[in-house]
Amino acid sequence: MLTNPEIAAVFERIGKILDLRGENVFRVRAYQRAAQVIESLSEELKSIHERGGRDALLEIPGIGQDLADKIIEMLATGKLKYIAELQKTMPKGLFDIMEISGMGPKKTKMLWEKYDIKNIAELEKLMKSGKLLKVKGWGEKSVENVLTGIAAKRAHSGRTSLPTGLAVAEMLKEELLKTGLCDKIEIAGSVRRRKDTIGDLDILVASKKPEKVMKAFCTQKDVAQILAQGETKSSVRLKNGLQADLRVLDINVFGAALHYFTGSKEHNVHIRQLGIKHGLTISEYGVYKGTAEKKGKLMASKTEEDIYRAVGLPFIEPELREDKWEVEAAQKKMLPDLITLSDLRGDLHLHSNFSDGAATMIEMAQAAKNAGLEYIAITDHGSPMGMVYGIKEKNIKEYLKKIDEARKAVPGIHILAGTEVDILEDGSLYLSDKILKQLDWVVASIHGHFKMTHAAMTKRIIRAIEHPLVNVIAHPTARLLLKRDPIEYDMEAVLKAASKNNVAMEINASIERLDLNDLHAKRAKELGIMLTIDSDAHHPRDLSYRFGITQARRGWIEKGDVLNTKSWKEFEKWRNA
Ligand code: DGT
Ligand code: CA
Ligand code: CA
Ligand code: ZN
Repeated sequence: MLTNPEIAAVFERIGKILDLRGENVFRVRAYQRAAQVIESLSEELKSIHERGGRDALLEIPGIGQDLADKIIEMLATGKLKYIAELQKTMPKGLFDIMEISGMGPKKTKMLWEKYDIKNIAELEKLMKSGKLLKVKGWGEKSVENVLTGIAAKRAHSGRTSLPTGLAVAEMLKEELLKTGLCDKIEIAGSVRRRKDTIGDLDILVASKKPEKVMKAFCTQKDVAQILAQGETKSSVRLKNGLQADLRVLDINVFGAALHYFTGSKEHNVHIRQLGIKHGLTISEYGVYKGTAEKKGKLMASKTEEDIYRAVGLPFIEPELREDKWEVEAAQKKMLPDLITLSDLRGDLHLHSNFSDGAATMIEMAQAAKNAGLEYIAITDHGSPMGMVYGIKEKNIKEYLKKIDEARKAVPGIHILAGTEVDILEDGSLYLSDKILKQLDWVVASIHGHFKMTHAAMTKRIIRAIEHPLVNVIAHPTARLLLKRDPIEYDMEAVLKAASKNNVAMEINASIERLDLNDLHAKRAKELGIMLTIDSDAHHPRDLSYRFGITQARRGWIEKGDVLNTKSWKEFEKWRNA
């Protein structure tokens, strides 16, 4: 039982190994493509297979006979013989190396062959030795990038991205439900709070047969190791490396336990203190009158609402439970009415094959329309990076013409002609004003020169914000979740500049980025800045906003804070104001 992100990861790794071995590029691409496709499927491969067998898998674009068989093997056994064989052909450490930001298969291969680099420690030593400074394709910048990548990997080790964690947790939940032993089951912990990265999974079950549930949990085929197996609590290490904790409880205390194990710890501490003021003791077993030493009557335990009510509060959404003023807001009846997925009506950042997207404008527009959107901005790159192609002085007419054609071909959705233009090292934009003036929507973002002093980076972004033609700053910290750290600058000064210049800030919903983060989004809102929640899709299947919404909710964002919740008419009013 592997989840989509796990299967995608296997294919991605095969692609990398083949690439590293210098095999046929088409084979490499086939695996990369399959990985991308699978990652963005809205249905689990497991259920597609159960529903329609091998034929249903073959209907997925990019999945041929061979890949379908590999998927079936993984669904059945949780493993893939082919990758096990491949992995035997090279040192294990090369995989870690390839996953470091700034590396990749080609560079890994070169360093392996020429310098016999087989693991991260050796890589770090080589980078620090200065040997690469004069080597073609390397130099100071590349070396620095790799060293940063190594540091980031170390800092993040042990955490997993929310999209992966949530998919695995939902699979475990489904398996446990199948036993028929669960009267209630919930995913708790940081996954329930939808934190962007998670340490481990926490699952709660109410059951009258706890031993049986524990046994079912610990003997699933995804379990690599049982860390602890008790009457009410078990912990396992899954084959994918994630740890999962299961607690089985009496249904009468489910609400108290759910509240406790959802956390955060800081939120719990705050609620407990509030309880003390009311003469109450709160634990995972319930809210009691009196002190811990002299416990009185049980006041609440069945539902989370009961727990909150006992301390005089309304229900607080899990995404808010970080002790970032949500308890005070609840007391003052000032809790936000959080945005939901169905509030979105447009997407203001996506790509076509005019730059580095994989589909035509028409295909992207059609997909957006099918997804129920009222409007989109096609924002192909304007960038000095050759590999993304995109908008130049010489082809802007052709770009606009293509957008016009898409408008005609796909009626019923409004299409803005936009660009995602690079913010250059000095804060100027890659495209001239003459070009930008011909466009309806300008997204500006940083794709290079990540290493600058704090002050220079702040100045760079503020200069872009002050450009009169810029509408929004996309993925403002340029981080790659768990892979590349955010660029560093004075966020407060940048947000103030955005507020002053009426420039929006993006919450990029791509699961690679989730940028702005929750705290920055919250601060942006406080400063009255409008946000956008965009897919940054490079393929119709990437038109996905789920994790942008969860991130926004963690940032206290309401419908009215987000530009692309506006109707087309209202949005146009804002744009032309
Ligand atoms: P993670 O796994 O690092 O992403 O973060 P969490 O929040 O899931 O933390 P975890 O798995 O250690 O524990 C789950 C929840 O259980 C946590 O959010 C709050 C609660 N909890 C755990 N240990 C304590 C504790 O010592 N005191 C209190 N008040 N709550 C705790
Ligand atoms: Ca956890
Ligand atoms: Ca835990
Ligand atoms: Zn983009």
